[in-house]
Formats: sequence, structure tokens, C-alpha cells
Amino acid sequence: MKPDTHALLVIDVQNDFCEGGALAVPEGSAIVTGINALMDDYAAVILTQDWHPVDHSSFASQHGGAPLEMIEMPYGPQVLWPDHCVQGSVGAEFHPELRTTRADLIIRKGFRPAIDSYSAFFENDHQTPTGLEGYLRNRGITHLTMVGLATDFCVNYSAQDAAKLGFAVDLRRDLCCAIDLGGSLATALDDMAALGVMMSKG
Ligand code: VGL
Ligand code: ZN
Repeated sequence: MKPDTHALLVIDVQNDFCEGGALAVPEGSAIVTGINALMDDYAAVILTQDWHPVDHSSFASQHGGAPLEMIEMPYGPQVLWPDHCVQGSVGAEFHPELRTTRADLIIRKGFRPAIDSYSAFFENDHQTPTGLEGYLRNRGITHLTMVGLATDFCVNYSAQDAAKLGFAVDLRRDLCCAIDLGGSLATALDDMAALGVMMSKG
């Protein structure tokens, strides 16, 4: 059992990121059993849930563009995604085998139509907070173990923001899976390492 200052942060283990989902990450569901087992080591377990309105501006369908094209948003470059994790849809639900009953907090993100939110801490403008930082600090949490989907997007931005905020971050590489768009996984691993994110394989 880890000390009470350590939390497990489970990023976006939702149907749309698993096999058969709208934005499936290869082998996404393979990490669920390991994540469930790891929950027993932590007093604090927090889940994030990508939670988009049906007309979310990160959807290619809103721009007449093709999925995975890049566009310029007021807050910077944005990948256009297939419609995914629409509020209330089956795709937005957690993987059916994820032990959601163990979660102390479920933090939803990406619900503002005009802005995407990869990170569990800030939206993609890197300024609008989700509230997670305050929750963790109020609970006296200083160390975060991160797992989930996808390594190179939501896990990556969450880990980078956590490290910048001064949390000690350990990324369990064996309990994450990547989308890997044009080398995005290698870049993400370099960026996280440069910020002091520790990587472990279990
Ligand atoms: C994610 C792309 C779009 C993720 C969420 O969870 O990594 N990626 N929305
Ligand atoms: Zn999303």
C-alpha cells in the first residue's frame, strides 16, 4: 500500500478509446486488468472522462474536415478527431470492466464546445483549470501514478501539467497505450522525460 500522499490517476479508459470505439487505441482494453489490480495499492483513485458535447469543436465533422487533419484554433493548433466520447453515449462510458466503484473522484473534461481538453488539469489553452489541482492539494496528495489512454495525448498532457505544477509523476508505461500520430509517441516521451516524469514498467 502506498502512503496517503500518493494517488492513482486513470486517464480516459472509455469505450471509444478501446477496440471497436470511435477513436480506438490499439490494444486499449489490454490495460484494464492491470489498472484494476493497481487500484488496491492506492488510498486515492481518480478517473478522468473525456466528455464532449455532440457539436464539439475538436470534431472533424464540425469543420467539414477529415479526421486527423490539423487546424488552427484561437488557442493554437488542434488535431481534428472523429466524433468520440459524446456525453451520454456508450462510447463515453468507461470500459465495462474498469473498477469505477473504487474511484473517489471522476473528473470530466472537454465539455466546453469551443475548446478541447487533453490534460486532466488544464484545457488546451493551458489556462482554464479543471479543478483537479485544488482537489489533490486539499487532500495533501504530492505523488501521482498515471495510467490510461492515450499515452501521447491525454496521458502526456496530464503528466506534463502535473510535473509543471510540482507533483512527482510516475508513468506506468505498461498500463498506457498510444495513438502514435506521426511520431507523437516519441515526442511525448521526450517531453515528459524533460519535465522529470518518471517512467516505469511495473
Ligand atoms: C484523447 C484525443 C481526443 C485522449 C481525447 O484521451 O488521449 N485523445 N480526445
Ligand atoms: Zn476528446
